Amino acid sequence: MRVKNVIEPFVIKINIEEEIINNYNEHIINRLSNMKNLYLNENVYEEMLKEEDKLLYEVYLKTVLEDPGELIQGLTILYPGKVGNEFFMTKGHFHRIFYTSEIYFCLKGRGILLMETTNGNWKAEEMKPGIIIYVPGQWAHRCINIDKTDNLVTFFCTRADSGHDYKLIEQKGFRKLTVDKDNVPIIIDNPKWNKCKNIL
Ligand code: PAN
Ligand code: ZN
Repeated sequence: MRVKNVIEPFVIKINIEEEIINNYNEHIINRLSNMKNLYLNENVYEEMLKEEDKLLYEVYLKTVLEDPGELIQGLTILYPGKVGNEFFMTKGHFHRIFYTSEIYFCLKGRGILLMETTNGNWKAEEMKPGIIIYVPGQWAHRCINIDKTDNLVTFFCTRADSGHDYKLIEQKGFRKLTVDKDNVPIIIDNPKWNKCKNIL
C-alpha cells in the first residue's frame, strides 16, 4: 500500500446567507484590472477601469495536500454587472493537469457555465440553485453571472493538484461570449477569438 501523509477528516460549513465557508485557508480576490483583454469592448473596459478597479469575484478555498489522492473545495462569489453588454465572468481556465475534472454546485443566483475544448467543442449549462455540473477533464470552464442584482454563488470540488492553466484563455479567449441583448442573456460567437494577443 502506498504510504502518504494521512490527514484528519474534516467538515466544511457553508453559510449561504453570508456567502462564505467557515474554515477556508485561502482567499482570492479578482478585480477588473485582472481581466485585461478578456472582455470584448476594450474601450468600455478601459473607461470603467479609470473610474474604479471594481471587485468582480472572490474565491474562498479549503486546500489540503497537493496530492492526486486529495480534493480541493471552495466557494466562488461572482458579483453582478457588465462590461458594455457582456456580463461579469470568471477568467476561465483549463486545468494544469489537463485531464482532471471538476464538480460545480450552484447555490445561489443565475448564471451560465461556459465550457470548451481545444478541438472546438463547446457547451453552455444553466446555473441556478440545486444544479450540479460535471466538468470533465480537458474542458476549459468559465462562470458568467447573468442576473442584474444577485451574486452567483457556486461550490466547486476538484483534484487537489489539478491546478490552473490560464495561458490559452488569456491569449485566445473563449469561442463564445454571453451578452445582454434587450434584457435577455444570449450566447454569441466571440469576434476576438484566436486573435492571439500576447499580454504577458
Ligand atoms: C474554480 C475557479 C474559480 C475562479 O475554483 O478557479 O471559480 O475562476 P478562475 O480560476 O477561472 O478565475 C475552479 O474551477 N478551480 O479549478
Ligand atoms: Zn477549474
